[in-house]
Amino acid sequence: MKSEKILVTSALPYANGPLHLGHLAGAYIPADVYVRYQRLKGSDVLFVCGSDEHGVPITIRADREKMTPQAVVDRYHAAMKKTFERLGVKFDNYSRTSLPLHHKISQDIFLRLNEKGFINEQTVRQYYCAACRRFLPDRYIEGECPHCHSLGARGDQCEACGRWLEPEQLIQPKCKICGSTPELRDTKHWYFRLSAFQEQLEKWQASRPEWKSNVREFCSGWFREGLTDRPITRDIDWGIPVPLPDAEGKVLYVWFDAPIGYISSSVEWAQNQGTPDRWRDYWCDEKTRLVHFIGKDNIVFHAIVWPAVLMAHGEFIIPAEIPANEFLNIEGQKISTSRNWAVWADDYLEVFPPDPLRYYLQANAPENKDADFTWKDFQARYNGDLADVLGNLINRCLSFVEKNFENKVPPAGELTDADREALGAIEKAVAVIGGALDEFQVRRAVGELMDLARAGNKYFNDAAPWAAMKTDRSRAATILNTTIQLEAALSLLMEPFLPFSAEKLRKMLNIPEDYAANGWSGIAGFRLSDNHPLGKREILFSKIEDAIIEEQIAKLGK
Ligand code: B3M
Ligand code: ZN
Repeated sequence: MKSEKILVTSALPYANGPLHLGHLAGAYIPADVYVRYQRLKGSDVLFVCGSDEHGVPITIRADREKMTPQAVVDRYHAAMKKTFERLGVKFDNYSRTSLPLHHKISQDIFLRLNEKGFINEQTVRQYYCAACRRFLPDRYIEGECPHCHSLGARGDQCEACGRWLEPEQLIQPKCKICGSTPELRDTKHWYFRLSAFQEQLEKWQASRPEWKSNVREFCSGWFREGLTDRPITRDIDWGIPVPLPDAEGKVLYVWFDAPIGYISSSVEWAQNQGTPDRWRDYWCDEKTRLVHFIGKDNIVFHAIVWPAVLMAHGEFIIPAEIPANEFLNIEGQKISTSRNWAVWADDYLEVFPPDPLRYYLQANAPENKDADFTWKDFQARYNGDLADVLGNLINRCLSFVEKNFENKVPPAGELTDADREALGAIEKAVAVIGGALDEFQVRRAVGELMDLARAGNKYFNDAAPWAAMKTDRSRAATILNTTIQLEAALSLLMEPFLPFSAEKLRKMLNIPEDYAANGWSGIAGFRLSDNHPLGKREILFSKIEDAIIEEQIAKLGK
């Protein structure tokens, strides 16, 4: 089998605050599962991400905390990188967009588009605060919403009614920094000629009928309205300078440079490997499949604007798949960081290991509609699935073997139909889980994994090796052998979903390091030989008590 080349990206999180569960559920955990699976399969994968360090969200945070934007991004970049590592989200490279390397690449791409005639200059009228002596980005203007008339609507959106706004629509606009009334003034900006790409984009999307309906529907809405040229520069002092002589004080719009971060992260990866050109093997090879994992709020940028930029540029591949996830709510309400209605990843990790959260966000992934995280449900799923089913199966079988068979794999005698059926379930699980993951259906895949564990439990109960032990030791040995083969398969199939527990289980079963030598499909035939010595038994998942859950619930909204 020739291995497939896949370039996987997760949306670059803004370095303006720590990571919460909403981030993880959308663009990071599903991507990590997918990548780990592809690696087991033997695909040639490059998985990149990095911090998005420009844009107004950063400067607002800096103003509020009386820090420089650089200090803000330094802090959160380091924090997020660490959080991803602790969660087992294993990027090949986690970069950041304030790097000179990224500035240079972004400016080069801007210049190339400009030379090719895909960038226009336009003069527009924009709010200017005379007191602050600056043009105000949309989010720096507040006023009354023209639709629902609530106060404090932002120049880009009213949080109360959810509608998107233009700053000129606000009633009684005010500068968010100093409170004075801004005035409209002329300013020059550079526009990307998105309108020139409508036909090409529509053709391209028509050729991808397998895309998720959220992405397809979103795009057809945009196509129906007709694509218009988009400003790609801003009047702020934090960002990448526009590389033209008459562009003083102008920077590239954050959504222009952020996706370029996927390229610069790949370049940085190649440099760190000592093979500075290797990024081209991915970005400049038609055979590479480019896969962008994102949340639904980023669809327009990844499915329309960014592909058009890539088409305009002409040297790089365009996305093949854009698995966009819906949102995660917390206890029935939308996540709001300002109200602290969020579960912060680092807070979670203070109390629990990473795998239970990974599991919950997979089993309850917001794939086709918004999902809800509740602490009680988290506890119930963990205790019911991981502790009672998976953990229990492993513990019962291995403690029995430890006691009665010197902690070695008992030799298998002749197989009964039930034994064969149990082993057959492995083969089926390998195929079905793989198929689901190939289609980005993490939720279904992890469900199948648990079903295999359930089948194992049922087999073990029905076969009752403890009873066989009293009359027919070799029959008991066969049952235990079969169960251990199932557990070995589970330890390999778990790797994309629950990497920490999978590793622990592989150690308990003393599975050699080259376990993936035969690829994902090879797992179906993976067997531990008779008398294979097992490792030290440990508890894989211990139950979560009510009191701990109550403590977590109490933190919400505080
Ligand atoms: N930072 C927006 C977000 O975090 C943005 C994604 C960039 S991906 C190129 O939702
Ligand atoms: Zn002002």
